[in-house]
Amino acid sequence: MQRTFAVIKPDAFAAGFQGKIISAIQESGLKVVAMKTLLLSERQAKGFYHVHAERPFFGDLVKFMTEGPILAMVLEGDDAIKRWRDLMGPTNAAEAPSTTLRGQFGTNIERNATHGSDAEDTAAFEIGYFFSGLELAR
Ligand code: RTP
Ligand code: MG
Repeated sequence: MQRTFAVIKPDAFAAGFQGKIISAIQESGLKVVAMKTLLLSERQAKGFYHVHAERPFFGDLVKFMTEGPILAMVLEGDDAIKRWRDLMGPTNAAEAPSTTLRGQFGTNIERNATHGSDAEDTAAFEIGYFFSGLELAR
């Protein structure tokens, strides 16, 4: 059993795709362990995406992630990290297959509807960044 961190980003949240995305998660067999809506401050968004601090797109990414509310979730299941990444599809929504969430609900390489942790160590950091132990007790 593995846990991963997932986000419905401001573009998909504003467009009202929360229900469709949560349905797709549940239909895939992954379990939603915890979820909350929040509006990130600039400082909080920078902390979340600190691994990208030196990338040229960092400023735009922080602006995007703070433009409106997001839905943060913890997903659980066997091989959850890879299964959620597969469900999301590639980073560039413009090139993502229409069978993937980014293909269906994203727009381009930045406004791509969802986030998913890319490894066990980043999943652990991201889950702890957004949720307390009590919120994750099951
Ligand atoms: P994420 O972390 O959000 O799940 O996305 P990812 O692993 O597929 O992609 P990553 O390389 O980690 O990039 C993080 C997010 O930054 C935005 N981005 N913009 N303008 C650009 O060239 C560019 N490249 C990436 C996207 O919102 C991407 O999901
Ligand atoms: Mg990433």
